[in-house]
Amino acid sequence: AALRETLKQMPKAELHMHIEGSLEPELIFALAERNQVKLNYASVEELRRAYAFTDLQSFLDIYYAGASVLLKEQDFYDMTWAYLQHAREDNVKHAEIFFDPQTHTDRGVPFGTAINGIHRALKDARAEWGMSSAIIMCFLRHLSEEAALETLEQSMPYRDKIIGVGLDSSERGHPPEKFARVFARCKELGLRLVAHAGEEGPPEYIRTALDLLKVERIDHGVRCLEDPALTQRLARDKVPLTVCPLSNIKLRVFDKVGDHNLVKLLDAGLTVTVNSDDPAYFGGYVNENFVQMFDALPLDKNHAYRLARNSFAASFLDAQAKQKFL
Ligand code: ES4
Ligand code: ZN
Repeated sequence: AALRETLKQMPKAELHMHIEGSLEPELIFALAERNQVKLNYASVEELRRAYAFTDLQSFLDIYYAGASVLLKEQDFYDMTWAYLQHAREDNVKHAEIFFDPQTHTDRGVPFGTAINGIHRALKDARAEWGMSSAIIMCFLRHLSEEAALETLEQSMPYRDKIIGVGLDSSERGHPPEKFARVFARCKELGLRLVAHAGEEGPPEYIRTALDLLKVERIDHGVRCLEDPALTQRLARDKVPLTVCPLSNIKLRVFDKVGDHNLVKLLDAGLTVTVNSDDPAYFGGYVNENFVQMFDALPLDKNHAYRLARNSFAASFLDAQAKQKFL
């Protein structure tokens, strides 16, 4: 019980969450009504019942359908504000938030509408609570590199609101090298680089994300343990892995919480962090991820401290801000 309190109360950074994945069913229905968007689900309950995923793709289909209710800047604000309240409740002091511009621009919603709504909520959380935050723009890997380059172009008027870029959506069959040129361009622009790799895809995608995309963190990366040489390299180079335990369970990467490899990753000396990924879809915000893993696995107070410390060490906070938390 004391450990539970420690987990909940310790200051933490969240480095892997998709803001579109924080849309709760109730807000999806409220926004659908406000915007006169037709949903293929009759009620909140029916939508929630559809959250029985078999793999990443079965989740993504519903996640993109949910995002279809986001049309106006205020919609993006309301979604982000709701997430930030949960994050504050969980003692998140710093949040690095993914958003998927193509999910919106491909429906005719302007890039600026999405990012301005998200950014205004982050600014309000900073002013009201002192919470710090940053926006990471993700390219959808099931789409072409040309589409990603076009998205990068569209982002240029908002360059000062974006700390970095990531790569998400369907991993299998869409290896990192597909995006080598756009990531090289982002690096020239001074953007920080991350990519989802080794969630459903093979360890080789982790290696190519590092070698060909030059990413600084790996999102998920849990399959690295299948490759001992790669695991050693990740430990030696202190490459952070932003792990999302409940996501991995819901998307059947592991069968149950007790089967998750979080302890093995820590024992291998990796810079692991714990995150919520898509909290509205996967059964909880960041503290719920901590509590469920610590209930099911042999983890103690020292692990808790190490995970919290890692979250700040792996963040894109500047050295001075980081120092306050380490
Ligand atoms: C995602 Cl869990 C996950 N994996 C890949 N792409 C995503 N987008 C939103 N959630
Ligand atoms: Zn993710």
